[in-house]
Amino acid sequence: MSTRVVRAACPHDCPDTCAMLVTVTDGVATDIKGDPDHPNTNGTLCTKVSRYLERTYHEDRLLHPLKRVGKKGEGRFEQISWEEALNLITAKLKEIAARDARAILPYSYAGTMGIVQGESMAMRFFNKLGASRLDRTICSSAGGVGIKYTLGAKMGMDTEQYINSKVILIWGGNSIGSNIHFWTRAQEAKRRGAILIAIDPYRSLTAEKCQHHIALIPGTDAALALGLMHILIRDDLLDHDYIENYTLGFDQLKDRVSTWTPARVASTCGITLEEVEFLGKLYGETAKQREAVAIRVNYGVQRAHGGGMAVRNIACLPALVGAWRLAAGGILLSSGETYPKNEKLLSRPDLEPVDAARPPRTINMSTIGDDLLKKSSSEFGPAVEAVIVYNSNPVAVAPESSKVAQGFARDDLFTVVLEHFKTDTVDYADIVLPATTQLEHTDIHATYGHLYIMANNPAIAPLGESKPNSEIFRLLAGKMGFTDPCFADTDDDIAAMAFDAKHTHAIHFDWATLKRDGWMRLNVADAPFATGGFRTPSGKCEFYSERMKADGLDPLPTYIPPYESVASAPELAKKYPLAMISPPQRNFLNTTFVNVTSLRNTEGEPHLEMNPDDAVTRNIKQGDLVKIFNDRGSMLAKVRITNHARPGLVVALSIWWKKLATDGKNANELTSQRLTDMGRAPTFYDVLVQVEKA
Ligand SMILES: Nc1nc2c(c(=O)[nH]1)N[C@H]1C(S)=C(S)[C@@H](COP(=O)(O)OP(=O)(O)OC[C@H]3O[C@@H](n4cnc5c(=O)[nH]c(N)nc54)[C@H](O)[C@@H]3O)O[C@H]1N2
Ligand SMILES: Nc1nc2c(c(=O)[nH]1)N[C@H]1C(S)=C(S)[C@@H](COP(=O)(O)OP(=O)(O)OC[C@H]3O[C@@H](n4cnc5c(=O)[nH]c(N)nc54)[C@H](O)[C@@H]3O)O[C@H]1N2
Ligand SMILES: [Mo]
Repeated sequence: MSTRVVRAACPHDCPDTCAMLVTVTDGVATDIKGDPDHPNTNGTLCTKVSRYLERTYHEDRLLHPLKRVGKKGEGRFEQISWEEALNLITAKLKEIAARDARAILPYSYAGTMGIVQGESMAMRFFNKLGASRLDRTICSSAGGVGIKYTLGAKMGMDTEQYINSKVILIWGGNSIGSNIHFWTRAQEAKRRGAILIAIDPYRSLTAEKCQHHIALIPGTDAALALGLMHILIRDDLLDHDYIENYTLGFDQLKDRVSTWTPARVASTCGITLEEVEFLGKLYGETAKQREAVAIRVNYGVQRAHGGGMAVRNIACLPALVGAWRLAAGGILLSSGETYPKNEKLLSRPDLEPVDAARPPRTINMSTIGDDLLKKSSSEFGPAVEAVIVYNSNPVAVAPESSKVAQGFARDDLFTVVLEHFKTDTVDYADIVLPATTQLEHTDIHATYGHLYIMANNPAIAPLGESKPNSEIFRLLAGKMGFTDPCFADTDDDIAAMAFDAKHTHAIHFDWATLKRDGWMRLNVADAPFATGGFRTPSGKCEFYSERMKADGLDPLPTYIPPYESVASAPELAKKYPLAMISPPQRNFLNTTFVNVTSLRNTEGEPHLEMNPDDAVTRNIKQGDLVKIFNDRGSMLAKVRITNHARPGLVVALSIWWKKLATDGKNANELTSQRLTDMGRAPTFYDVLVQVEKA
């Protein structure tokens, strides 16, 4: 018997990107645990990923290439060989490319966050082909753009520093569910005397455990931030020296926020005047005493019309009070751009053919519902004839799902899906290719929630005939006749070129060492903006942004109301008076893990949380099956009557596989394809609905 322990990294779309230790006995993975030596992981994995072996060895794993035999959406397939699958795919792609390669669309997101299995070989393939570009907006682009206008880059506080913060605003994030290793730090800070405040319309698991919870109306965070700035300026809770030296546009900001009185803010946000005053004073007065005030802003604030502006406004707060001077003060949205990734070397945009008659065409993944249904036209370009899906499950995750499914059901669309399981999207595929999981391939990871580069070594051989994404695109490139040397790069070659070892942040980066050690900390200062150094054009924190003006936006912080809310759409609200949000379920990772029985059993079936006031007027009782609907669609769920949903709000924790849900539908039947103010992102939590007993 031979037993070894392999250093791996969790591949999932989560800020924590844990270091994992996988025990392998005679070629079989028998145990998985968090690396006790990795500072962020600290020896623990979340509930989901501790079931990664159950997922990997699941009896439903796709182990062979498949070809569709039934109708689209039915999910009936027959097994074929790799040779046949690759030949069918490349014959079709060649035929389309001979007319216009832009009719071919890649569709991918963060099923794995790995650079090798995500952003390298596949990107090279589609660039070389001249396929449509995909605008990858489905998650973080609204806030990403918002924070860049203010701070210059997606970077900020080091998660490890929050243990020393005295006030922590957990703003639009459910850390216990989706960022558990940050929550551990926040808990430590609480033990050391910190005050934690959750700002969230919903009393999430996290909000329940914070000392204070401010339950505002969804999509109104930008107004709350304006009110806090108003109080800081009104009460002179400012760091004048920091403002003078490291910020831009304070006088214009002062003027702008003067009209955002706490009373106006309270009524906009649906909270009390006392809550606004309390929060402003707590934040400002704590900072004035030279104690660290910290913000962990997350994705909940970005999924409404003004989501970009909300993040932009919130990111102004630390500079006003000089919070950045201390390592335990400031804000973190994402640490993603702290990593000096060699993007161009990895994805090779230079391979894209230059053809004046066919300029590059970009399709937004968040409007795939509309775009798959579009005919060829001069504005749109060629109709989409082929979609290659990998690392994503669009039929379940993209907004306005009925249209997405209608698009994928087109008989004249050729769909290839690379997957681990027969997801809702696989059901529409013409060809299905079995992909390896993280235990079966090599990868290297940047993260968006801490400051380590992570290595993933393969622990076991690929199951069945499955292959890594990188290998699948390498083989497809070969069959297409692409001879550029980069298509011969091995996974180790790609990992070795992932980061710029000349950049000060990754100065010690070396793949061989990283593979051995599992992780490596970036070389960054504890307090990144203690003395300015913002990556904006002015090098300052920009309260006033010339770039926003150039982009057609208000250059100063402002409030953009939701598309759909009682206040901003009163006519619509007569029919559909309830705001619906569908944030992640703790035991699922987007739609990943929904098919892992032990995890799905903890939820059982889709639920809808509803306030007692809203239930009583609808004669809805605890446990009733209810229909949630609007003009876009409907779904069924079992009701949980609870004060965790504020009046006027319903919460459908997500994202269910449609085919495992009560009526074959999930929350995205109700969401819209309207986009945010910045970053062309979806507005998943900007939705009005009505609910009735089913
Ligand atoms: N267990 C688990 N972990 C995950 C994921 C998962 O699906 N499951 N998904 C991963 C991914 S892809 C992402 S992007 C991150 C998301 O990371 P987070 O944003 O931290 O995670 P959520 O749990 O979505 O928290 C969002 C919270 O915002 C609240 N919210 C909704 N609308 C608003 C609003 O308008 N304003 C404010 N202030 N709050 C609002 C919701 O009620 C919810 O509690 O998590 C990652 N981690
Ligand atoms: N209503 C509503 N909708 C939402 C959200 C919400 O909060 N509410 N959240 C949104 C957010 S934040 C995000 S990020 C998106 C997420 O949307 P997606 O990125 O599509 O995430 P998943 O649903 O987890 O699907 C990822 C798929 O990739 C597959 N996969 C994993 N690893 C590999 C691999 O190595 N190779 C291949 N070929 N496949 C692999 C998994 O099996 C899984 O089926 O959903 C969005 N949709
Ligand atoms: Mo996400």
